[in-house]
Amino acid sequence: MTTLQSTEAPLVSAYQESVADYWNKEKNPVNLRLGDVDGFYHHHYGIGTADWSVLDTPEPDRDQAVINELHRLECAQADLLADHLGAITPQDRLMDSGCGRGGGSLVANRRFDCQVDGISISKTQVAFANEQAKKRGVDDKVRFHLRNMLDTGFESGSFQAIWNNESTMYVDLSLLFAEYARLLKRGGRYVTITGCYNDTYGLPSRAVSEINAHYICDIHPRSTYFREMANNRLVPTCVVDLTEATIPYWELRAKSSLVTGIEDAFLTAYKNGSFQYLLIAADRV
Ligand code: GPP
Ligand code: MG
Repeated sequence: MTTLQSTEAPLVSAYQESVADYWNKEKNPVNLRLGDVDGFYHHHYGIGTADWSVLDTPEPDRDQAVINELHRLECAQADLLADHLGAITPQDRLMDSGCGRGGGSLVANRRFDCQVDGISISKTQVAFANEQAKKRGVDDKVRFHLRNMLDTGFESGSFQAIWNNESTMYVDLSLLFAEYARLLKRGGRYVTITGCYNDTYGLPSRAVSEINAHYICDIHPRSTYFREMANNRLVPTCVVDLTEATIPYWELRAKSSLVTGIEDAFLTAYKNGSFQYLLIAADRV
């Protein structure tokens, strides 16, 4: 059997090529203008209570005030994820799986002074993220690579923690968690923040299906996360339902100048009970 060399051929399917193509071209102001606030470019949503008074900011400052507030809520989400990575020392190595433009890796490095390897199948994201690490002068510790999260090519047992911040909906979880069981040290930590569909509702609602079509992804049911963790030596230590906490972000985003057209689908899916925004942290045993 031939082994795929991830570093040379990260894309394993036509589907992955279409996803890489989306992210290579993506330039949504909702991501770039928020990142411009302080240089932490995120590709996830926000949590926490919103300061609605920003909507009453007099022109010409209103737009920037709303952007600053949306960015604050996204940064709060990144901080919550970092809170669940466990006790990380500067000697530890972490992996940011589906790293986007690299904001989450830089957050973790700022907090723990550790080594972080971010991976993405988008060339433009990897190049952008490496540029940010260089600008901050942390490119000796934070590196971004064009690699496939299902077959990273990294050494077994080399990571103390791995996370996915809203990127698991692009892959089969049985393959993903098998790779993480291999990459994580025993006692290491896996954390994901994800949108999943609610098994109690049934199958994906129309709004969940709209989200899938918008991002070319395949949102998994909540049950699949726990089943595949159990199958792959990942034992949940903490589960937080962030659904209520993310609604203010979407309400504010829907009233901003940066709408992408997917805001109503998220609000409908969260409010009709078909969709949940979850943090799951698990120990590798
Ligand atoms: C992108 O964030 C996130 C996803 C593609 C995953 C879908 C997430 C779910 C919770 C289902 P982004 O910041 O790039 O998206 P946007 O451009 O809409 O802000
Ligand atoms: Mg965004």
